[in-house]
Amino acid sequence: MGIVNVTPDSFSDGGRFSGADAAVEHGRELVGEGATILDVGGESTRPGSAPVAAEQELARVLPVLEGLAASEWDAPPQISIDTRKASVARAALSVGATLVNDVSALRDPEMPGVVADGGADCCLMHMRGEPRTMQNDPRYEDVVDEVKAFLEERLHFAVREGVDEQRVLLDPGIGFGKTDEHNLELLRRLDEIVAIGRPVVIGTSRKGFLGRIGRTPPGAERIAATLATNVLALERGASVFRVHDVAPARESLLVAAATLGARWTAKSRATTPTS
Ligand code: HH2
Repeated sequence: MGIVNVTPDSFSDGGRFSGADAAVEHGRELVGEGATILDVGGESTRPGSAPVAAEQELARVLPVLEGLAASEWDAPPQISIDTRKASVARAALSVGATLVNDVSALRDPEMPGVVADGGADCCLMHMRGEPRTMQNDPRYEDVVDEVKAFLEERLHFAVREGVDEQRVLLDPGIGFGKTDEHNLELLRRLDEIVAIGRPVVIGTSRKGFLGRIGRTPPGAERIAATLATNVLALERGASVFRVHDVAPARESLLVAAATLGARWTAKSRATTPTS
């Protein structure tokens, strides 16, 4: 899953792709590097970030989604909309997105209906609190048990609200209301999240804890550190790797999968279409 952030303030690539044409071009490059999903987002959720109004978020993402839909592809990527807002998701689905990546796991009361009625895939992510405050002293008795229980509850809720279970992906939310040790514990025991039985998405790309642990120089992109976590997540059963740097991610995952004796190919989607 290649990241296309259309935000002026994203933590690692904010502002670089904020023009619609540049974002579409960037998405095309990521597909050229091997991405089979493009995740388009118009609201930064980095620690401390403030929420964005729906109109502003839509104004950022719609031209990009339309540009991607109008593009010519050898093999079209699945388009994902990274949003917490049902109105943004609804508009995105109407212009070709087929995956809703919701870091709030359906907190907007209208979101389950939008996903269900749109027949869309949906990624449910664990986040403690809100981006603005989530890194204020997060505490858990057992972070893996709590994240797992949360994801199971959200999965059941989604299904009760009419979302097809076969369309749901789950994500432990690395960096969302977690200390560095919580992030490492979730990666170490990712197999326990995979055991829920739905495809697991992992998003470590360029995140701050990698720089602190890997002693990456300030300003560097933490690509090697990202690859280390992706390889470990693959070994523990993750299916989707949300990354800024698709080419190195793909190369390292191919070699890691071959070493594990599996043949990993970038599938066109993580879910199995049911009809
Ligand atoms: N992380 C970010 C945003 N969306 N979605 C999922 N499913 N999993 C993640 O880990 C995840 C996510 C934050 O990263 P980024 O998009 O690079 O930054 P920002 O939120 O500042 O745009």
